[in-house]
Amino acid sequence: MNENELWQRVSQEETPELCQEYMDTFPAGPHFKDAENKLKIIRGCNSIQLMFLKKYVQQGLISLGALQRAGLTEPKLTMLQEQLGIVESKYWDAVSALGTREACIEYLKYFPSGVHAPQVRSILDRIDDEPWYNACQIDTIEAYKEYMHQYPGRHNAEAEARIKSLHLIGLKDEAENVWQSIKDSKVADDFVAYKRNYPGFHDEEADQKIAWINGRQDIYRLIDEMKADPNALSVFEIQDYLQSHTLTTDDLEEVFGSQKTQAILNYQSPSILPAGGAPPELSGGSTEVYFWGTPSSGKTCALGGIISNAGRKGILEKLQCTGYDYMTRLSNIFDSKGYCTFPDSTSIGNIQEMMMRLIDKKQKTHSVTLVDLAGELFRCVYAQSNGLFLDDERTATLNTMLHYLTDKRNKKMHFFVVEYGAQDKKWEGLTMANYLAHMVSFLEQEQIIKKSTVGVYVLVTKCDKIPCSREERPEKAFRFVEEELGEFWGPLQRICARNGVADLKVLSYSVGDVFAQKLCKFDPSDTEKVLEKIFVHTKAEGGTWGWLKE
Ligand SMILES: Nc1nc2c(ncn2[C@@H]2O[C@H](COP(=O)(O)OP(=O)(O)OP(=O)(O)O)[C@@H](O)[C@H]2O)c(=O)[nH]1
Ligand SMILES: [Mg+2]
Repeated sequence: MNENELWQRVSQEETPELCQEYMDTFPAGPHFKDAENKLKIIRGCNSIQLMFLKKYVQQGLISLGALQRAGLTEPKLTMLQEQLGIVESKYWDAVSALGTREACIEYLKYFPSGVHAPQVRSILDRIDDEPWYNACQIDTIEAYKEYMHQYPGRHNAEAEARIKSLHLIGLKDEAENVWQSIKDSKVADDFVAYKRNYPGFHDEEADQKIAWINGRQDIYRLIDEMKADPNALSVFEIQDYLQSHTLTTDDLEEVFGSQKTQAILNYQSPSILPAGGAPPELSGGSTEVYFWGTPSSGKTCALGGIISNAGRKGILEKLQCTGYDYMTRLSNIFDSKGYCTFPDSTSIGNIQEMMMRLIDKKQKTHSVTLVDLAGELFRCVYAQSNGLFLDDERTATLNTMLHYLTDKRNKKMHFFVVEYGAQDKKWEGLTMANYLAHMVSFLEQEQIIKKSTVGVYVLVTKCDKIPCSREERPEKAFRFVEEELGEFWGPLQRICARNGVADLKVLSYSVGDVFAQKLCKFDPSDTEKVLEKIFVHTKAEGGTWGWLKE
């Protein structure tokens, strides 16, 4: 510190220590004498006469404050103030009248422990706080920031807290909108980002969502699978998942919509069909229409749809036969208004003859017997040709079937029912393609197609599974048979050609909108193709063969 700086401090603070320091540091300094005098007055203030003290104060050698700090006695200080014309009431009056900061400071300078000192201090506090109250009045983030800039440190904590809450209030609407847009999201990252962008809003719910989503990854996979394929899970599997609370009704509604969800919830068991034994021989006088196919290829469903549609159109007359009850119940399943519940797999011995008259567009009747064969027969044929074991029931059913097929009384039509995309589906280690190939060579060997055959078709079922438009299904179904079932399709074409079966065709078929493997919204459109082929190849009563007339 240089001489000038030290002297400034001595003049302001007027402590004996600083006076002494100045004298020691600058013995030849220009203020040495002043410092020495100041020190003498401070040290001897109580022994210096009042009139001299008054003179020193007036000359500016010492201040009243310094004398007070130096321990000048109270009565002597009061007398000195009075002689100098400094009266407390005068200063208090100024504070009362003006109420300014300067008046308060002036008062406190002379009367730090005056009668009104506490009051003056609180007035001063209030004055100093005025900018703070103004900022509070304006109550904006900018006002508080400006205040903190102008009066740093005074109300910092309160200003910062208020800025934070104003910030939150400003974000509230935006945060709410964003929350509404993501609250049903299944992506945990949406909530992680939300927490980062809008801390303080929906924090707890966002955490719960994150935990819930992370715990449901497997379930979302299930939901996505069902969305991609409504038959990915069976109705039983879905009901189990609902029971164990793995899936919720909301999940199902997201996949299937509310009506199908209700159908899944209400599902109890497959539709029951009567189990009858195969009649020893079929009744005569009508064309026999056989539905062949590996297990679960959709034979019974296709037949049910055909009969139901014919009944709905008023072109069906059911005839008394052993399968009458079966035929009635089967067609009732395919209700065109509500949802249908599929029946179970047809058991081996359950060959049903369903006799009926169908009425064509010219009001001529065609007598036909539809025969629903169990898919199990494919395996029986394979086993028998290869010398494998067959139990009595299977042997008997196979013989009965062969008896029907070789019975010369009636004309015969065959629908080979193949499931779209199931070429590699296996039963006892053999694929659908293997069984079909074997069946066709068996039929050739037994000369089944040769005898009284009026029509052969390949009905490609479950075409609703093909990822294409309805219009494209026939072409896709044909490609499927040609490309995936060559060992069946090639020989079948040759046998038909050799035996004069002219209209061998591939027909695409779907029973409707199938979901959960066991339920369906029936769509009769494709049954028309089958009915048309039946009309073309069966004899109209009192007339000629349908196809001859076309
Ligand atoms: N997606 C779809 N699935 C079908 C269709 N038709 C049948 N299914 C499914 O295939 C299953 C079997 O159908 P069925 O008609 O019983 O099959 P089947 O050929 O009679 O079978 P077996 O009696 O065992 O020889 C049904 O339960 C449905 O899950 C269809 O058109 N589309
Ligand atoms: Mg069946």
